[in-house]
Amino acid sequence: MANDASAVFDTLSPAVSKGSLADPFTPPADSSLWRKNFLLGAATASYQIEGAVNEDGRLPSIWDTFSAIPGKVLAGDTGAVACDHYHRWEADVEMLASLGLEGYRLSIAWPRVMDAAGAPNRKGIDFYKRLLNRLKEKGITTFVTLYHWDLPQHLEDRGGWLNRDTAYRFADYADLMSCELAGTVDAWATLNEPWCSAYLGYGNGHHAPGLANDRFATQAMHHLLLAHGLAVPVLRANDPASQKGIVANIGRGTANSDSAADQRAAHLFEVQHNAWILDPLLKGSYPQDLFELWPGTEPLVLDGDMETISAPLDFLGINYYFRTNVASDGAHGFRDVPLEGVERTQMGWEVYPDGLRDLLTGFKKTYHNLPPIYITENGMASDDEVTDGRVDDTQRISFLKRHLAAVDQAIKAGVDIRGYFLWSLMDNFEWAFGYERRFGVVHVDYSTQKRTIKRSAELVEKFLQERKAKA
Ligand code: IFM
Repeated sequence: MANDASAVFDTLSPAVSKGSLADPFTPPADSSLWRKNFLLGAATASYQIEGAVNEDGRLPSIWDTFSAIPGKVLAGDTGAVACDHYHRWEADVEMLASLGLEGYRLSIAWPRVMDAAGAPNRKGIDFYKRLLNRLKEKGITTFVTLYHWDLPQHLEDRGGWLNRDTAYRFADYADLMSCELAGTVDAWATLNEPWCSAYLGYGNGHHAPGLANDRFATQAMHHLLLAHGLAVPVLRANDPASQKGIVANIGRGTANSDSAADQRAAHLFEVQHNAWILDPLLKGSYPQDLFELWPGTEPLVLDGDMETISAPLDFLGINYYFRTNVASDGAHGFRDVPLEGVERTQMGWEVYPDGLRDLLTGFKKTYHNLPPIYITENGMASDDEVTDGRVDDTQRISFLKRHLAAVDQAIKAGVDIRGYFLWSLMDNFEWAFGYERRFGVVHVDYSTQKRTIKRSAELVEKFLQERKAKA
């Protein structure tokens, strides 16, 4: 199936799309990416790749429950097998290392490592020990996310992130993992994209657990951020040598017109997508504009919570994918106004690298205590197919090049950005979109589990080799 953006893409990048450039990826000589301490890696997440959902004592997660409900996930797909990484991890680490990738961002499945009473599940913990030890043997920098959306179902049965107690259970989990894995983790991220957990999970119901109420979303967000804040000192005590941070997805909102109402709508979009998370973390308060957008949804906040949430971070992980063009909805909110004739990905998301640069430089102005940044996810989905043993993912190559150029521009504008992780190492379970949307730089044939290195990964490898040779 042709990508409907291909016509636009041809006009934007004719040389690249026709394959006439010898190397359409390698950054220009003056790019900061040539700095050998700029970490270039790839990312994955437990539920999206591991499979083996019933093995070695793993308990059900909210995504096992949600994906089993007809209509919640495209084509009825679930993470039951996914990329079978639980059994194929050794070959996957070999593949990662053979591509020369310097960093690997993975997540731990909470339901795999603790039972319902909070006791360790040795077999699950040993899986991550083996994996992280092997990565360290290969000289790969390890970024470990504790929560990438697979909440144990037994905690959801007690209210999930609507229950304040879940934040304390998360701190117990962080305690266990940092005691067990200390020394093999270079950087801990507490949460991946709390916006998605809170808003998609509890606000509009597109993700597990599938609840839809704005008031639920703000309370879930508060408990997620509290969980983060409670976990950070635990991680610091148990594994002092590692970095501690959190990963936020950020969204660029642009106004459909110069009218004051549309400008305000774009501002509110960014409040809802960015300031909702970054203000509590970096300023110790929620943005009041959020409650203009969602009147009457202020979360219950106890004394001391905001201090806990805003404790200093060693790094901030940033995930960026696209921009949204918005107009006023005529009331107190915004509505999407999709632009025509722009390049889009298989997700329908607009390709807009400037948004990454503009948000990063904007954050530097807004947050005087902005920690060092890693781009912990960036990438795109395309309907890649293997032809004669090859996958020529031309649009992705151009996408990555342009987003890395945006990162370079932000660095040159003074933002402290220390690395970049491709999303994703391999095609995987794309949540509500199942296996149809392919984000990997490695193709996965789900009927055979065969991995095929895409052209994008080959070019990243080539660049990393050249950079190493120059060092
Ligand atoms: O696949 C997801 C990932 O789990 C979280 N960030 C966005 C990616 C693409 O949708």
